[in-house]
Amino acid sequence: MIDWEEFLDPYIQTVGELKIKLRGIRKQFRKQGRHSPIEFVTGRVKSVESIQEKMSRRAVALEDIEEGIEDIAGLRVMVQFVDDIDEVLALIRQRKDMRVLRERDYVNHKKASGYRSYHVIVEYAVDTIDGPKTVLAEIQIRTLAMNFWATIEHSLNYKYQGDFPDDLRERLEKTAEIALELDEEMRKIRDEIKEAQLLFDPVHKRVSDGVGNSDDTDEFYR
Ligand code: 0O2
Ligand code: 0O2
Repeated sequence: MIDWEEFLDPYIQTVGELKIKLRGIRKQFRKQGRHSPIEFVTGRVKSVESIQEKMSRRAVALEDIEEGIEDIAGLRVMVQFVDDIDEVLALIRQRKDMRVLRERDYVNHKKASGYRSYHVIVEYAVDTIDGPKTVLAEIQIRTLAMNFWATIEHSLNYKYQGDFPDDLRERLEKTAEIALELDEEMRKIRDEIKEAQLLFDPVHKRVSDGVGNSDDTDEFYR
């Protein structure tokens, strides 16, 4: 038997800490008036039901769960441009508070479904009242277009359990191509967009106007 609540505690802590740290990177870029490679960050701890489903699908024994299920703690970093993914990767690889164990590049090697995203498995230590505890976390890095597609495909997948009718499968393939095209087109006008965004960024503007403001008060523009 496993006490799931106790087992998941360090993962909950990990997701909370990594969300704050990754969002902190965005804040630092904006305060310096630079384009942030991070647009927004979300995170979740996998549900017990979903962990159990994956354990049985992958034939992972209870004693191997910590190494066998790598995405119990999951973070998602959304970026505007494909090139931002490399920048986020460089920032993650250089950090002293986490260690990259594995990388899966579904950006240059999309999955058969059409899914694109860059996955990094990191080792992260949380401090607990019983001492440090090291857990694995999966960080998915993707553009807004990749995220749009994946979110929609994920809901449809939930409904059809991967067994899509042919016409829907074809449409999903087509929309994956369109998302790829969108990323390509955005790349071409990237410099123009970045310049425009920095012009109206309220945090940067106020700081440079000498008024100053805490990023936290600027909810709308996060
Ligand atoms: P707000 O005010 O909605 O922006 P938390 O850790 O409590 O901050 P929570 O509830 O755990 O966040 O949610 P999760 O799933 O980690 O992250 C969801 C956050 O992503 C929400 O922010 C959403 O606003 C933000 N988000 C989702 N889609 C987009 C998007 O397209 N663009 C931007 N910029 N943000 C998005 P918060 O923190 O709940 O606050
Ligand atoms: P969640 O919490 O619902 O997102 P596996 O889970 O066995 O397929 P593996 O090798 O463990 O895959 O890890 P992989 O493929 O690196 O990452 C799995 C996660 O990537 C999934 O988590 C999804 O979040 C995302 N993902 C992978 N392939 C697809 C896809 O075709 N479509 C969409 N929408 N997302 C995908 P989970 O397990 O679904 O959990």
